[in-house]
Amino acid sequence: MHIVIVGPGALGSLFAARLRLGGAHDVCLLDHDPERAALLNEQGFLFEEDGTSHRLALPVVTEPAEIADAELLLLCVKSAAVTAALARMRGHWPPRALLLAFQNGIAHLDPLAALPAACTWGLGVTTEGANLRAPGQVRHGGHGLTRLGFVTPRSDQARQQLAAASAAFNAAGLPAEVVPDIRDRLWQKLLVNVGINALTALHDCPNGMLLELPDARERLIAAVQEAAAVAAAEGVALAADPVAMTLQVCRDTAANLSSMLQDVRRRRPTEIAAINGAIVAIGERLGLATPVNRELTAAIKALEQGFTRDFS
Ligand code: KPL
Repeated sequence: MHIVIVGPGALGSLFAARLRLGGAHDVCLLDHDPERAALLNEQGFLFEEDGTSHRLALPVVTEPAEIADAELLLLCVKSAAVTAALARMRGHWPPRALLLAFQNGIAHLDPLAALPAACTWGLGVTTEGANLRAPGQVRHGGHGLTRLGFVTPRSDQARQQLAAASAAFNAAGLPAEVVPDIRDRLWQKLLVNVGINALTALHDCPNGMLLELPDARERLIAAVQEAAAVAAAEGVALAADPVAMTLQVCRDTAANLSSMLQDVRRRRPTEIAAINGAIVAIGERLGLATPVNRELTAAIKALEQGFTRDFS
């Protein structure tokens, strides 16, 4: 299978390395940034997993026209970059490809839904942990499960493509399954991210530390409860106890640095708008108060403005 990973960030680099190491796939990456692509082509990738380091060469291309024979596209750019990434691919969409989008939050659903009908896409929701030390240097921070599915009914051919994608993940040592309720799964992960990401970024701490800081733990619980009320009003089927589930993820990923903390430490824009910000926006539309999510969103946006000022 010819697999193209769009975006050489933490998750994209992890998927690329694992698929290449674990299977016989033809794997390449698509990057919009020519300088970074040149660096990655020159230096290769360093992939750390379970105490072992692997060096590997993976081709990185910059022009969407170069991926015309892709069969599986894994869209691994940050949520805020999805619209631009899809726009670059317009006119170059590989005719036989299935695209699977792996963003946190729910903000990517609208640009995906606006794709032409001929573009087959689905969603991926993963609990694999990926930490990027520097471009091309990625650590598999925790083993997880990847769920794949379609939001709307699709053809038999598309369902076969999805099953083949799941098989490719499994063969590469990335446990995966096709699920009928991927939108609910996306929301369930959103609630976990609502509770963990902003707070770890604000406290500059690994996920597990939120359990030890009474104020952070209290705000985690309140943020998830607000988001669960919004999700229920949107008709989402939630996990039995979203707060308990989020606290469990803190325990399971105790040493992990959340993706938002990694962004803040590297002074990069975060996914706050697609996570806590999305809960605030949908809550407003539904007439539901979300004060804790509003406060977390404002606090992270204030941090981001600091980055911009430093750069200007
Ligand atoms: O998805 C994550 C993230 O960091 O974005 C969690 C589950 C919080 C793990 O760190």
